[in-house]
Amino acid sequence: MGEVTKIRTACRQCHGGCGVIAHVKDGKVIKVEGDPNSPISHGTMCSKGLAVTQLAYHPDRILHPMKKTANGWQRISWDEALDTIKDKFQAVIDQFGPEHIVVGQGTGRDYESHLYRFANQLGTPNVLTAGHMCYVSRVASTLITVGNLPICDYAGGPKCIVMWACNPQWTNPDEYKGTTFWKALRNGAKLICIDPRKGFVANKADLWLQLRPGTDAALGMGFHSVIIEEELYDKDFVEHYIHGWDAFKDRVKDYPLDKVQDITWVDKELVRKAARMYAKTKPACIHWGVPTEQTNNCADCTRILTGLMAATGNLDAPGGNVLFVNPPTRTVAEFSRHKDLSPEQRAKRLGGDQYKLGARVAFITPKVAWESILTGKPYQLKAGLLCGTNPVVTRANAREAYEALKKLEFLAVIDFFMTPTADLADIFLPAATWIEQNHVADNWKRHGFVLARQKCVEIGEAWQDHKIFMELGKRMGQEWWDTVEDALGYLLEPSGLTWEQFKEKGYLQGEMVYYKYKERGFSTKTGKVELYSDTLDKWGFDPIPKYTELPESPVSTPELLDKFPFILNAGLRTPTFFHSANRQMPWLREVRPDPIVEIHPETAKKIGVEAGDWVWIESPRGRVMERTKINDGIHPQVIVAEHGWWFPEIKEVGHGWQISNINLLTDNSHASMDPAIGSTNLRNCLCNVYPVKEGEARIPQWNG
Ligand SMILES: Nc1nc2c(c(=O)[nH]1)N[C@H]1C(S)=C(S)[C@@H](COP(=O)(O)OP(=O)(O)OC[C@H]3O[C@@H](n4cnc5c(=O)[nH]c(N)nc54)[C@H](O)[C@@H]3O)O[C@H]1N2
Ligand SMILES: Nc1nc2c(c(=O)[nH]1)N[C@H]1C(S)=C(S)[C@@H](COP(=O)(O)OP(=O)(O)OC[C@H]3O[C@@H](n4cnc5c(=O)[nH]c(N)nc54)[C@H](O)[C@@H]3O)O[C@H]1N2
Ligand code: SF4
Ligand SMILES: [Mo]
Repeated sequence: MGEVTKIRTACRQCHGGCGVIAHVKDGKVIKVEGDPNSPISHGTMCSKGLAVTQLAYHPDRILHPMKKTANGWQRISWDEALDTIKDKFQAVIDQFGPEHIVVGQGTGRDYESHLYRFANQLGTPNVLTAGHMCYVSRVASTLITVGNLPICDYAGGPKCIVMWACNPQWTNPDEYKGTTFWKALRNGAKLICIDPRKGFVANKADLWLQLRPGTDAALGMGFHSVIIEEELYDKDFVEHYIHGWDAFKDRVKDYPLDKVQDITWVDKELVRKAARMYAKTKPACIHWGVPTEQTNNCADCTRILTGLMAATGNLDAPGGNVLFVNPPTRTVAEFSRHKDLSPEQRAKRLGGDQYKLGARVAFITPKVAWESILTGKPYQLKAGLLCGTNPVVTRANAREAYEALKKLEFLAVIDFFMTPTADLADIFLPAATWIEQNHVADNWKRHGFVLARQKCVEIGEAWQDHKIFMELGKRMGQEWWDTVEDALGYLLEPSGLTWEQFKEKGYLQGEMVYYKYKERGFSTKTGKVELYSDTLDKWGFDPIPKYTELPESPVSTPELLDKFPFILNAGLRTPTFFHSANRQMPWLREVRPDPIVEIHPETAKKIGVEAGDWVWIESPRGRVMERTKINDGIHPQVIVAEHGWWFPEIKEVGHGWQISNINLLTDNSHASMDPAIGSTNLRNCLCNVYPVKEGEARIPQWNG
């Protein structure tokens, strides 16, 4: 029996970041534990990361490339798999042009640098990510407003935290870990929670604003309204560093508190109290979450909240919302070779002349991809490569996503498991998990760190995603390095460290400088915070942010209320799952065996259901079923449902993707999207909810 070797690495079972010590014995990771020396997680880990051995060594995991044949999936070699993709892509390029190939990924997974470099060298502008409604949309909107994404400076000791649509104890998203927030709170910070659901944060908060889902932009304008009326803004900052303050002030006049109360359902005196607390307590930070982006108000809401950080003088101030300084490594943008994509190819980006802010950060919104495949307009995508994404479950209007991917002539998918999306592929490539890869991790984030993720083991024939893009790219005549580690050396070059040296060090942190704008202004056209955006104006959008009513809501479509009297808030995360992932891991599934919808006790009584009952949730686009949990911390007219559900234990093709997939209910019509970004409305629509009758449907059952 071998000795246990301990390897220091970095988790990436969610957006990543936690420091890990992996215990390796006889070539196998037998357990992982938190690294107490991690500057980010300080020894903590969550249930998902701790369960990595159940992911990596899962019996259903696919550990070799496969091709689909008339007789089902058949094992093939890497050479055959990559040559097949190369030949197909080359044929599409020769016959139609590279823009007819779509390259896609899901949420941030640390390989966007390689994916974009591959797509750019291929010559396709059609990169499909989750960025249209998650994180990158916040980045795009803040880039044109303040030049970078402002992040809470928890280390700087905020005295007031506004938790605006985020639940970091469960989600640890992007730059944030729940532990960091928790520490700041325990140091005595005041807490304002803006959330339609009473969860952990709302329970701890000094003030909880239970708004109508999706009305954040209006509430933000309510905050501005109080701050302007009571002159609580930072006069010096406003005078010297905001472009368009007067025009913005005029716009805020459209949002008197009575109107804000009508739109948001939040008592106007509570809005006033919260705005005062935020503006008067210094320093204060706004910790924002993804629901602010998943509506037609995406860009405007981001700009309104950024405006709050600016107007109160909390921008780039210690303990406020800061623009962290990256460590001296190459950024994702630098690595990606965006310049390789010629202006002619860029001009062909699907939806690029409509969703111009999205195009600016080089993604397409899924809607235009599905339309292209299904209608051939403006031209037809012919082939695709999807890495680490399950759009059949995770994108709005899942049925359209399914029909489109089914129709696509050729699809290659990179994943760990056969999923409802992988079922539609022609070639399956097996990806390595985070314990099987070397990477300069977290380099896409804006928290000022990069971390060493070290390969602990190799499993089967799986390759890390980075290597897959490199090897496929090389076959297609692209410029790459010989090895993954050589490419990491290039990423690290400005720091003067080799990969081996960096691995020893464990992490790098950029040196923080506050108030950078005082020396060099903001990285915008005017050098100021642009609450009036000439860029948006030039593109034909409203240059000043505002609230636009949700396209399907009690206000905009009252005629639907007879049939669909409730608001569906879709996308409740759980601590154990990551979107559509982890349902096959026993440690995690045991905690949460079924898809859950939360219903207010009064509503449950009205519709005749009790805790544990299966209910139909129906929107104008379809119906699915989930299991009732009673929650009196939500509004009686709102139901809150989990997303991401399919059933890996159902072995037939499709794995029950239609049973509880909430995105069969969400809308992706152009009218429902953010006009500048193309953000889809994944969170809110109208619905009905009623009991599933006995014998009416097949009820999924998890048996371990
Ligand atoms: N209704 C509703 N829908 C939502 C949301 C919501 O709030 N409401 N949230 C949305 C958000 S914010 C996002 S970002 C998207 C996420 O959407 P996706 O990224 O598409 O969803 P996931 O289920 O996380 O990932 C899909 C696949 O990636 C695989 N995978 C995981 N890690 C790796 C890896 O390292 N390499 C490879 N090759 N594969 C990997 C998993 O096995 C899984 O099958 O979902 C969105 N969907
Ligand atoms: N365990 C786990 N962790 C995850 C994920 C996961 O699937 N599982 N997904 C990852 C991804 S890709 C992302 S983007 C992040 C997202 O992480 P967060 O930004 O934390 O997003 P959510 O948990 O979806 O929602 C946060 C809070 O917003 C509330 N909320 C819902 N709708 C609204 C609204 O309209 N307005 C306001 N103000 N609040 C609202 C919810 O009730 C919830 O308490 O999490 C990441 N981390
Ligand atoms: S929070 Fe994310 S990075 Fe940390 S242990 Fe959990 S899955 Fe891993
Ligand atoms: Mo996300």
